[in-house]
Parts: sequence; structure tokens; C-alpha cells
Amino acid sequence: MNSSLGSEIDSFYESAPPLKERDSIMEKLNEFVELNCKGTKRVVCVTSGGTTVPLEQRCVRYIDNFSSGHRGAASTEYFLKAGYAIIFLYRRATSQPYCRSLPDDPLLECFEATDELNIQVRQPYSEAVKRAIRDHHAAVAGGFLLKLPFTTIFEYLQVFKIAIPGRSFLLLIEYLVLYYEQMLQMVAVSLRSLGPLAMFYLAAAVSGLLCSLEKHEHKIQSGSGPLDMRLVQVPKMLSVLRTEWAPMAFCISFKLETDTKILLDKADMALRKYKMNAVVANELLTRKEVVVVVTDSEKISVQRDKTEAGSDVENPLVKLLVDRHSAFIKDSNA
Ligand code: PAZ
Repeated sequence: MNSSLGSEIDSFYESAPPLKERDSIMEKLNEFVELNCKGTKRVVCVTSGGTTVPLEQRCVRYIDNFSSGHRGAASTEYFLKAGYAIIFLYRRATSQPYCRSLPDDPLLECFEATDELNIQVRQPYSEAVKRAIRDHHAAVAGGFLLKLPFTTIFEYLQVFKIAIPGRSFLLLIEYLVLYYEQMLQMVAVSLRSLGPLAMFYLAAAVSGLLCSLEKHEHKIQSGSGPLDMRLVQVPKMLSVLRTEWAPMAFCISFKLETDTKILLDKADMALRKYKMNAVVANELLTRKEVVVVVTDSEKISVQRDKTEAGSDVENPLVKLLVDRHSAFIKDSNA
């Protein structure tokens, strides 16, 4: 990592508010790692939803992002089906695995009281609710699905930094590395050997811009005339992920554009710049129908199967990436 990027990242983490619930997140991660990071079990970290950018330190208002979290939630289900253990790093109140077929407005629509004590699922929803409960509980109770929520860009990057399985994944908070190595020696060994078995599937729409917080501690007053706001760039963590945190993992990032003319070029640039194994290119309006997987030698168009009711593009996308991950693991072990 070049030193100017290093100091940018240092000052980013220094200016970030401390992550709440760090200890309980660490505890959950430790349990997950102990259970899953052994043998040939594959682990994928799926990021999902958009990050917010607070405008004030004591935040009343924030800039948000359109992402619904559908991509991350649907993909998580398919990765679980393919035998992966998942760290699902998601924006609070966005789509959740196994809940996509349930109404969210309001969820109570699904239920009715039969008498004072009993509640039952209404007929039209009964199959969907049963399936959602069964599959979700099996994944969580089996320890294959660890859900970690975030809202702000700060939380996202801090949890992300902790969540990354890799020997040198914590650049800045060394005590956490020590914590891992001392407390869970077995986990550290298995993390080291996890290498290519780990995948990163970075579907979250992470804000690239950040409000310079030193300016506004308190609520911005709307009566004080037009507001000049300075948005600074968030340091690009993708290159650090690739070079420092998880150099041996299989890394997939996403590129969203609204202008189709620049989409593939931008995906190509990201692929090379951040040394990703693949970049999934998608356009805002058609993102649920088609994506293009860009690798160093191919551009593969992946489409939703329109002949199948309820189908989605994440199903063939995850199948393709699981195949590519298998080939990557084979090559890395050769
Ligand atoms: O969350 P969603 O299903 O509504 O949308 C998915 C997506 C468009 C956010 C994702 O596919 C993506 O492109 N994420 C990266 C966005 C970016 O920062 O370019």
C-alpha cells in the first residue's frame, strides 16, 4: 500500500466515531469463524444495501443511497444453497435473506388471531412464511449465516475491516489481531489457511463521498441561507482489501452506472485498478434483469430466466461465480 493512501486511511479511521457494539460483534465473529473456517468450507462475505453519510456529527440529516439490499439478500440465499457459510454485512432495514417473498408493508398482513391466545398464518402466505422460517432458522441455528447490520459509512467500513478473514486483515487496530491470535489460536490458524476459500461479494452501494464533519457538530440551521457543503472522498478500501487485508481471497466487486455507454469501461478500470477477480457491471434500470460479469479475459452477460415465474438474476450469477471460485481454488492449490 502506498504511504499516502495509508495515511488517508489512518485519518479516516481516526475521524470515524467509535463503532458501537464492537465487543459483541467480535464475539459473534469469533463464534462464526470457529465453526466455519476449517477444512474446505468456503466462506463468503456478502455486503448489501447502501451506506448513509451523516451531515452533522450529532446527526439529524444524512445523504442516503437508493440500494434496497435485494441483490445481497437474494445472493445470500443462493450462496447458502451452494454450501457456503456467509457473513451478511447489511444496511439496517433493507432486504433480508428468505424474507423477499413476504410482504413488508405491513408484515402483519401475513398473520391473524384465531382467539385470545393463538395466532395463525393467513392461507395465501402460509407456504412462503413456512419456507422463510425453516430456511432462515436452519441457516442461523446451524451457524452458517452471521448477520451484521450497519447504517453509516463509518460502521460499514469498521465492521467490514473486522469481518475480513485474512492474516493481516486488521491494519490499524492491532490489538484485535492479537485478540484473535491469543484467544482463538485455532481460528487464526484456520484463517491463515482459508486463503482462496474466502470470497468477498461486495454488492453494497458504498458512498464514495463523505461530509467533512468538523464543520457541523450540531443540526444545520435551514434559516441561515444557502448551504455550502464540502464532500470529501472516502479513501478507496478496495485496493487495501486486495493488497493487505485479504490478498489470497476471491474478490468480486460491483459497478453501477446510469449511463450504459461508460458502464463496461468503468467496470474494466475497477477490475484492473483494484485487482478484483471479477467486477459485476449493472445499470440502474435493468439491474434486476441482466448483469455483465467482467473478468480479465471475458465479459459474460448473465440474464434472469424470464420463462420461470419468480426467477431472479442472482441465481445464475451466483452459480457462475461459485464455478469461477472453484476454478480459482483449484489454481491456487496447484
Ligand atoms: O440493493 P439493490 O438490489 O437495490 O441494488 C444492487 C446494487 C445496484 C446496489 C448492486 O448491484 C451494485 O451495483 N452495487 C455497487 C454499487 C456501486 O457502488 O457502484
